[in-house]
This record gives sequence, C-alpha cells and structure tokens, in this order.
Amino acid sequence: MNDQCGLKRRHVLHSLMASGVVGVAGGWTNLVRAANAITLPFENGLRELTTDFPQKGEMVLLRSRPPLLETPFSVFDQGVFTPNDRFFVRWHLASIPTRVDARTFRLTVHGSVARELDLGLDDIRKGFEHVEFAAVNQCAGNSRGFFKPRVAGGEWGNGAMGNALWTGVRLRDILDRAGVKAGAVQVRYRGLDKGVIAATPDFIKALGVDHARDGEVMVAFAMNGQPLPLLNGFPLRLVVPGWYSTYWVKMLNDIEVIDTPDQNFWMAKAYQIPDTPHANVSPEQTGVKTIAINRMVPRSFFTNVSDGSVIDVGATQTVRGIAFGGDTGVSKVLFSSNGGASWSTASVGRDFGKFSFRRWEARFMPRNAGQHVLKVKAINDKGEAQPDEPNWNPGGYMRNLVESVTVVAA
Ligand SMILES: Nc1nc2c(c(=O)[nH]1)N[C@H]1C(S)=C(S)[C@@H](COP(=O)(O)O)O[C@H]1N2
Ligand SMILES: [Mo]
Repeated sequence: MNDQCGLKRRHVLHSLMASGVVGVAGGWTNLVRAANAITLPFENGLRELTTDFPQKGEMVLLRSRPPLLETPFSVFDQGVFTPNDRFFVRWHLASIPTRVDARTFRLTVHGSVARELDLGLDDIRKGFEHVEFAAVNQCAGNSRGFFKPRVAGGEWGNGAMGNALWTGVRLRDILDRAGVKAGAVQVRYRGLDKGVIAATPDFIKALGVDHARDGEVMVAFAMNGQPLPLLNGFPLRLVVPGWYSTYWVKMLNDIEVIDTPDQNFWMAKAYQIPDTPHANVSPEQTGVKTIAINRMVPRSFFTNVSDGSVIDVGATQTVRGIAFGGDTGVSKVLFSSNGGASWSTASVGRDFGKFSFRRWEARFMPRNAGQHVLKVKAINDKGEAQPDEPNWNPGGYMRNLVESVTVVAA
C-alpha cells in the first residue's frame, strides 16, 4: 500500500545529519549505531533504538537508568496484544534488583488488618482463585512529548502504553484473608526498587479501600501467559484496570492497610492533576486545586499510516488502528478522511473486554492527488469522546486528543 519503511528511513538519516549525530570523526561504527534510531514527530524527538535490555526486543530508548523504554509504534499494528518483549518500561528509582529469587520472595500484608500475612509465590498461586483479563497499561505521561508548551518529564511519544492479558489473584481475596479493620481508608503498595540515596522517597502508591476491594484490582503474576518480565515487575505487580499505570506497582512486596490518606511524595506531590474538566489548564494559570491522577480517558490511533505515508490515488485504501475506552469499553470509533469535515463509523474487531485495546478499520478512496488529513475518534461506553483540542497541564498528563495523520495520495 505504501513505502512507509523507506520513507521513515530517509527521514531518520536526514534528521540524524541535521542534528550532527553522523559526524565525520564518528566513523563507520558510529554511523551504523546512529542509523539505528527513529525520530518522534516533535522537538528533540531523535531516539536511539536499543536491544540492550534483558527480556526486551528492540525498544525506543528514552533513558537507561532508571530505564524508560518506549514501544516502537509499528508493534501496535501487529496485533491487539502487545508482546512482553516489546512492552514499554518505566521506573522512577535507579536501584532496581537485577534478579529476584522466586523461591525466597515474600509479599507481606500488614497495617490495619486482623491478621498479618507473609506470603510466598506458591501461597499466592495455590491459595487464591485465579482471574484473568485483558487491560491496557498506560503511563499517565504517555504522549508528553507532544505537549506545547513543553513540560518537564519523560518525553514519550505515543508508545508508553500496551495491552496484555493479565493473570493473577484478586487483591480483594488477599485483603479479606488478612481481614481489613473498620476505619481503614486506603491500601498502599510498594515494590523492591529503591532510590540510590536514602533520602529518595520510596515509590509508594495508594488506592481507596473500596477501590482496592472492588474485585477487579489484581495482584498479577503473569502477562500474556508468561511470568512477568523482570522490567515489568517480576514476580508480582498490581493491575488496576482502567487507571493510569502509576498505580500498577511492580515487584510488589508490601501491602499496607492505613487509617489516614497516604501523604507520601508519589501520592501527595507527584502525579497530581488539576481538578478541572479534562485536567486542563492554561499555562499561565496558577493556584489551581489538584487531585491525584486516576481513571484513564478514551484514545484511538492509526497503526498502518503515519504522517507522510504515500497512498494510491483513485484506489480504495484500508486504514486501521487501535482504540480503547479508558475505564470502560469502546462504544464507537469514528473515522474522517477529510480533516474532520465529515465522519463515518469504523468497523471494530473482536471485543477482548472493556479494558482492552480494540482493533478498528475503515476504508476510503482518495479522489485527488495531494495531502489528505485523516482523523480517528473513539467514544466510550459512557458517551465520552476524545476532544478535538489538546488538554494542557504542568505534569503533561492525560493527553487524548483526536489523532490526525496527513497522508499523500499520488
Ligand atoms: N515498583 C514500581 N512500580 C511502578 C513504577 C516504579 O517506578 N516502581 N512506575 C509506575 C509507572 S509511573 C508506570 S508508567 C508503570 C510502567 O509499567 P511497565 O514498566 O510495566 O510498562 O509502572 C508503575 N509501577
Ligand atoms: Mo508512568
């Protein structure tokens, strides 16, 4: 249908030369290395592709310590589930165990409970009913690199997300075994990772008791039928379907039931959003009340065309992609081949559950040569649609505007 790869390669080499990466002094080895890169479509978007991380195939490198690895967007065209070896990686603290011994690993449950629990992996796998569902894990800052004006943080493209089939046990069942005491307000979680210096606050996240006990929040030990990759939280992680992945605590080894709301850095200071519609403020606004980030909002993407893709004029084109509803299912996906002047309903693929990616597909025929602006918009089961204008907030969170790509018919 088009020569996307060729186009991309030329684009990459061009931007590498423009940015001076391919220097004469660098010689041939550097050239090869530098050519193994892509350019994300925003300022300072040049990124190395890396295969240097354990259990990971080719990933977009944002930072190596702690690792921030983005999924190359072409992976999302290959299927509705994101393979474990291409699943994005994000850690906040630089001291991450490089191996975890499954035989000695323990998960403790303590705090405001009738009985403290100290569980090994076998206790969890054999002691509780298993549950399994598909769910999108998306960083709150996915797509932050597109924010204008720029904000501080990991400058992700759109690949800080993935969809997997998660297997584990209900957090509720574990909490019920411990016996949550009356008066408990939150349940908080921490993992095995630490800061390099003692003063760095541990990565601790908390959910309200009712949310923790809703029967959907999962302590997962498998992802797409395999043990979790180390960098995605081996041996256990929290899965909070429909909520941003900042709550999906990895290498989970400590669950604590608490009587007052958690005031730790990662809850009270970081991952705060303006308490405004769509977490949207103008860059000049100050003194806005903030709240902890929470549920996800609907999104949809093209996966087989991108800006500059060349398509055949006068021939029917099939465009496709993925959509998700946020914290509920996808009700409808709308497609426009004329920059949003008119919309048609795209066909959607198999439903893997309300928290999963869903494939969509649409056809159109470009009658005229030249540029065509394609748009896609998801509407979720609550009737919530992606906005036509981007939101903005200082954290670079919750971007979900309608995606546009400009293709060239020739
Ligand atoms: N223990 C631990 N869990 C964590 C984090 C972390 O820094 N430490 N980061 C969170 C954030 S912000 C994201 S986006 C997801 C990323 O999950 P992934 O690396 O499996 O894709 O992990 C979450 N869980
Ligand atoms: Mo994140």
